[in-house]
Amino acid sequence: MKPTFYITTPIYYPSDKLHIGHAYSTTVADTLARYKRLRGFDVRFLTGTDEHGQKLQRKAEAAGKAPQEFVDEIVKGIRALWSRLDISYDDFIRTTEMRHKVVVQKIFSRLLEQGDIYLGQYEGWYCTPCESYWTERQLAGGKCPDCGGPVELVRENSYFFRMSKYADRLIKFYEDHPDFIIPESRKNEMLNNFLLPGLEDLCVSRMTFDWGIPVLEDPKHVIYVWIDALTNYITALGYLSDDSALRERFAHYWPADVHVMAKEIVRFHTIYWPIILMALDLPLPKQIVAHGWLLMKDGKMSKSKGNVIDPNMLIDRYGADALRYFLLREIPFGQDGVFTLEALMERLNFDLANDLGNLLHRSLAMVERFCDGIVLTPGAKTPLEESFEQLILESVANVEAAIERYDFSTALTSIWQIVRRGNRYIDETAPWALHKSQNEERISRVLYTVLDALRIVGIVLQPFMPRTSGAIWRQIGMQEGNGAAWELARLFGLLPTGMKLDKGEPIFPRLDVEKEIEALEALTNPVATASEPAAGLGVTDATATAGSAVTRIAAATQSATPLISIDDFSKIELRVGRILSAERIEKADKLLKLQIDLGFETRQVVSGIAKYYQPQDLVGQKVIVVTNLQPVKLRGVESHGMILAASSGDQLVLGTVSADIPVGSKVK
Ligand code: ME8
Repeated sequence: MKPTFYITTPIYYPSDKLHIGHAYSTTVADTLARYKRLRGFDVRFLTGTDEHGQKLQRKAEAAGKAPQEFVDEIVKGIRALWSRLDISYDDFIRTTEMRHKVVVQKIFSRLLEQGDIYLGQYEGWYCTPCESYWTERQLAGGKCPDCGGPVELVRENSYFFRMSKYADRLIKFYEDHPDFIIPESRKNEMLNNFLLPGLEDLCVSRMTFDWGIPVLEDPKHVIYVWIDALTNYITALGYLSDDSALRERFAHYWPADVHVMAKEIVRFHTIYWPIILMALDLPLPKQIVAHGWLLMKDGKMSKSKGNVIDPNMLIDRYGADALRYFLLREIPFGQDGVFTLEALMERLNFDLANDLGNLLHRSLAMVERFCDGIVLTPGAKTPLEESFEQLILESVANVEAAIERYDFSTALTSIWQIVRRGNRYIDETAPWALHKSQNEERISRVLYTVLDALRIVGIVLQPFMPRTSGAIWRQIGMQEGNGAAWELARLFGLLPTGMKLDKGEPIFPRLDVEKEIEALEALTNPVATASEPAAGLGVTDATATAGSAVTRIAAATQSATPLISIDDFSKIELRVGRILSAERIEKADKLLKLQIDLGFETRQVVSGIAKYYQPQDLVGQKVIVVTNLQPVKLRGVESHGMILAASSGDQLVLGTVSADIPVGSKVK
């Protein structure tokens, strides 16, 4: 029987669209799940959403929706994102599902009955965005120690979990299982900050809101989020299910091998979760693995700061694998990593286009040019090939060791050692010279060696970049799925000969960095990430992106974007303005800096129309300006507003108005 491997991601709050931080955790878990499948494990991979709580209830209210309706919509988007990112989960649990709710109630009842949960009085400081209660002592300068936001004092009857009863057992468990918490530094933090000073009992129910699972015995209370959330890892498998097949599944996969998460929820997973499991007499998970945060230059990504990066945007432009590669390669696992567009561009251009894409494309081009596209039976190996093979064997072993210690960046670096060696090998053997001297024996060997190395790269890349593996194999004439077994990465000479190959297109074309950064900056400004339907307008903000505001709106309507109400539309202020001056912006060949007279003030607007208009032709034109957009910086230049334009294909025309309407007039 295959050994089992049960891996989970956190269940995310569907309070907003997810960002690349969430995509990072999920990609990490997916990579591990794919790797373990390839290594012969019976893998179960769980992800899902954590749908109850006051924060969600408030968000739904603010959006004028029932909580369930509100979360349903966001969860749809989350599932779509995971599908686009090729997340190979086996199950997606939603805490609003009946299979979860019923079992959470059973768990609560059992803990109540055995005296682990009791009714008491709660007084504490609550941080709504973090869904966390804090004691006076834990606050940081009167603010939430996690997010730095305001906290409110809450006092009410609540049920409590007698955590203190299990503290000694947990400390002993840590001692006996030195690998329980990865990285180890977090273990010391848990011991010193929480366990050794004395564990306080945990409040596990609330009466201040009702969007949650009611306590069966006392339905005025809803079960507070962490008991509801953490138990997803066992309810999804079938713990206490009425269906015996599901109970068997639970017995088969539990305990979890790895719970993946970021550092801020380690406390819940390494203290409360093990104690809940002890109380239920269940074995504890084998490892809690915590990575760092993805930060922006101005701190942690958060919707309220408006600095989040939407993974969909990156997948749209570069594909899922480029995003997966970037996240896994760029961030040293366990540490925080700052996301910058420049770093992204470097990885895509250097590692993917120059190294990998180029190795494949130039090899195929040479097969086409020198061998009529046929993979010839290779001539004898020389010491050069022997040493290349040696490097491949070492690299594959390094990839395995690095994945086992969650060091994805090193694992990818090891794969790139093969890729870089491949490019150097071509330079050293110079097939073009061999062709000139008609050395067929040698040329067949050199090209075969490179293609066979690419076959191996395809195998070991599967956990990280599944699509790219498929694309490489297709281009070198392997059937997808055929020969993908991990063990075949240690064997040479398995690429069939005699096939005719087609050079095809480069799998990672080189990007024009300046153009990309310009476009991405425009897309990542706060207006562009707004989720309101009216975002169609904001996305363009008159920059280098594809369409004008007018065409965007048209496209949005056609693509079944929800209709907006007249109230939504009335939030947008449009006015007539006259362009006073226009000038080019250095190093941004698409942008013009405009000064626009609005009658009551002069506005600076940066607009992506440089390709369509000469600056001098714009002066004096009357245009329609969106005047109530938040200011943004484009290529370092402040832009406060946007001008409307219509575009179709390569054409773009400014929306203008008749000369006699005064500047400042409202457009309705
Ligand atoms: O905490 N960098 O949900 P959540 C890296 N529902 N990872 C990040 C990140 C960032 N900037 N931002 C978010 C919850 N994440 C609870 C979990 S589990 C029983 C309940 C990832 O939507 C990271 O995995 O706030 C983090 O732990 C998780 O999303 C938090 O997701």
